[in-house]
Amino acid sequence: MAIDYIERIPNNVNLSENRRLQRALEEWQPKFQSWWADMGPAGFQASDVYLRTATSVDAQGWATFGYVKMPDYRWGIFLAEPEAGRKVNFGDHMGEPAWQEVPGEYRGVLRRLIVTQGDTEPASVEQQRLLGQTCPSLYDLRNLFQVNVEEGRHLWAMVYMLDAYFGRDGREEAEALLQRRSGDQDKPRILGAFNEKTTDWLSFFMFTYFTDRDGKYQLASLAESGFDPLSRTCRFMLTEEAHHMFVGETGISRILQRTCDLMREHKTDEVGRYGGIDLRLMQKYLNFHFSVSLDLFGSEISTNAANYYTMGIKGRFEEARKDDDHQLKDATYPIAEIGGDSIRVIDVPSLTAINERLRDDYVTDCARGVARWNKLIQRAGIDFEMKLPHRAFHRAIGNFAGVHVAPDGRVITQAEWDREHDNWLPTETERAFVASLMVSVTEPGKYAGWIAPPPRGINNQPIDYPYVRLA
Ligand code: BYC
Repeated sequence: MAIDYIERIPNNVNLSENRRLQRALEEWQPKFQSWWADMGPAGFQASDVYLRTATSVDAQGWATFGYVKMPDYRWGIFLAEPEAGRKVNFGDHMGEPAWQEVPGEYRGVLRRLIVTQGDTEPASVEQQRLLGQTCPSLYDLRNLFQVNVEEGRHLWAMVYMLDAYFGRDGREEAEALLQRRSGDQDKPRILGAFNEKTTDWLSFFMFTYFTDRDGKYQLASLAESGFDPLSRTCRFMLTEEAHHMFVGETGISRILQRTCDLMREHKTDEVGRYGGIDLRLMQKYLNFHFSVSLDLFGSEISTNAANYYTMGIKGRFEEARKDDDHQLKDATYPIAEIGGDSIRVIDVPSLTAINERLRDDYVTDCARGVARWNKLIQRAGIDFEMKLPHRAFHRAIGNFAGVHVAPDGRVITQAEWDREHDNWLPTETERAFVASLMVSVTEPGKYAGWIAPPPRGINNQPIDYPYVRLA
């Protein structure tokens, strides 16, 4: 179905035929707008931004590009088309028709998952609020804003779920999503990584590469849900998510490119004094963002995850394509844990290892981009390899919380950790150095000195296109 833009709230769910829901969302809309004014990108609300807006939900050509002021962005409710005859594809209800309403006994669990997902969306906008002021180019500024408005739309997607299917407590949760604040002592966001600060563009690109990719895997698991409206909304969100990870991967590639160019030009691997970011420092940022994002998958052994699966609420990555019984009652899965002074792998019931399995899929995916970055470094003739640290490094959730593990996977003492951790994670001084490189560049076609220009522009526009017209 086409998206109805005549409506105050653009949608493809026939909102005008459900007065109760329409009223609930129209009451929430001004609160969202006021949150956006307070917590959305600071200083650019009156600028014209070359944004893409969803105009239909099919995979081909859903996007229209044009200049929009962010507060006028057409946030709305877009679900992927229903699949005729869709069934619950795993767990105890496998084979039953997919649910169009929330099964009463799973209401609390489903609401909680939707709230956790929904909470990350405004959190990331809050984390990135000040970045526009130090943009390396108009191209990058536009990409930041595209990511931000789409995270705003993802919040709409989860608020629709809450308002449409969870009555009064859903409405209360929808309000609370606008009240928590990233990093706030009293009202923090729910998940750890979303309370970290994103103070510079290197962190932003690492975040969109590693943390948005958690989003991809979580959304893909929820897209398998037997609760059909959740599945359909996540399927459409995934099409938007792809661009966010593109921004991360190409952002890091461009920084690496610039660093390699400076290294060759000045015949040194310390490019800081030439306004670049050393490869070793890039590796430290990678270590930080990868480890913090690994925590977002929850514990290796989780009865929560087992329950979501058995209930048919949250599946595995590409569940429907897997060739097994989709019940996992007798299967086992290998997980890592601390055994004495090293890390060992043990087999546990697959059902309890659902989080770890998703983390494995995620790690494999992360490694692909790292391999592409290494090709680029290699092509520049430089002998350096970026590496994903061991999954047990710098963890705060699960089997490796509370122990110290080096990036190479050695379990180490507190004393060694204290001695070495500045070699593995960015220090305050290094963060301050990266922050010092962040000066705003807003002339069309100009790029900051620490990052190479992109190979091509957005939507076939040239790289010197005025992607943002500053007010
Ligand atoms: N921080 O059984 P366990 C995105 C809690 S990103 C704090 O292992 P479970 C995006 C847990 O809640 C994707 N607490 O956990 C990206 C539980 O609490 P209770 C967001 C944590 O439930 C970029 C306890 O520890 N979507 O979209 O299996 C920009 C035991 O844990 C954390 C989702 O996350 C943590 N990291 O799994 C914008 C999907 N980890 O029950 C957007 C929805 C665990 O003891 N969420 N805990 O009170 C979920 O599926 C699950 O909540 C989790 C946790 C996978 C996150």
